Amino acid sequence: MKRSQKIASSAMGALLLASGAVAGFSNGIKPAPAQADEPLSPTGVVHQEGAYTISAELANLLDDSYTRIANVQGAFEFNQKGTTPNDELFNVFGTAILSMCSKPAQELVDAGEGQANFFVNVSGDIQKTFSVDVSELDDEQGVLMGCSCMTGSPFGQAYVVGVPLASVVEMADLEEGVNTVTAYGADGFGQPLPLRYALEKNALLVYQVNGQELKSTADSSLQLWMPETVAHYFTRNIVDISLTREAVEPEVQGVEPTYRNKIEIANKAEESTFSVGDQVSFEGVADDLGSPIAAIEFSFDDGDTWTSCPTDGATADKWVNWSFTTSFDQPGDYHMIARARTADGVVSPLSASLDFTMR
Ligand SMILES: Nc1nc2c(c(=O)[nH]1)N[C@H]1C(S)=C(S)[C@@H](COP(=O)(O)O)O[C@H]1N2
Ligand SMILES: [Mo]
Repeated sequence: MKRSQKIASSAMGALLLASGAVAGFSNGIKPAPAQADEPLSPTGVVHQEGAYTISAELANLLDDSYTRIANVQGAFEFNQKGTTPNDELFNVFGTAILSMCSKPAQELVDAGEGQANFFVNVSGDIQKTFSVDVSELDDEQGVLMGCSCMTGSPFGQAYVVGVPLASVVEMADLEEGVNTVTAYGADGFGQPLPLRYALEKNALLVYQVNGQELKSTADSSLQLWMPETVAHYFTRNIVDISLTREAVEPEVQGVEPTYRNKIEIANKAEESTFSVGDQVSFEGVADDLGSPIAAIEFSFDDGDTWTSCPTDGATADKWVNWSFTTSFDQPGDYHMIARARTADGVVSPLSASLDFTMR
């Protein structure tokens, strides 16, 4: 099978979706690396993100031996279900081989080692500092939530159980003008968020991920999960929740422009030869924080034409699981490109692609 130069020039690091990550589709899930876009001919989709110019141009990079088909029609389906296995999700237990967004974890510890400890101190500009076992509060919630890196490609989804941050805030006697909340980890890590924003989005103090109770060798195993917000804010091992009055409300950082509209193809490479006339299914996931995915788009002619499949009703707090089923009547080597389009009109700066053969 031929490999295009784009695949060879993959700019993506480790992708974390693996077999079984997408529920509801027949094929196992193996990520195909998405690739950086080489702006050889600046005639494609270009958008401006502040100081950045993002080009999603992909045409004319493929060699001539590929079979190109314009405007391929097929059956499209999507849902927003599915979870990423915990050992791939980020080092929620301090144990995964890969962390969600950064480098591989320094150390490997047996899964579930340590204590389940959900005590936090609540402090800052409040009348009286107090300590609470969050898992003892009685307004437990469970929710399926996406988690996406700010400066990298990985994204995942999990069913998390915890208590709204709001429950803890309500217990505090806030001084006048408190506008900021910071969840500090045992390691001192903490990212200030506007209190208003954290309450609006229903930030959760989480003690269970995909059915597994969180444990840690640090002081606490509680985690912050923030819907529609980058993983950067997902403090682990929360020991202190600080409610403060700041002169300026902190800004909420979003996904870097290059990593908007993340998309992955999940088809396995070893299942990439099909017979002419057969139904062929492609599947994968896409994610954007901030703007809902509005369509998944496919090209089988190196970006000259795109088949746009709307994802009506998709929300930004979860990923989009997609599948596209079609057939081809010419033998040859093919190259599919997939990208996601969001409601705000942006297409994936880093598209995903897949080579396959019809015979
Ligand atoms: N306590 C604590 N929580 C933390 C961090 C940290 O260094 N300490 N890193 C944050 C960052 S920057 C990210 S992207 C997510 C995922 O971190 P990981 O890439 O180390 O898995 O966890 C967040 N929570
Ligand atoms: Mo991060």
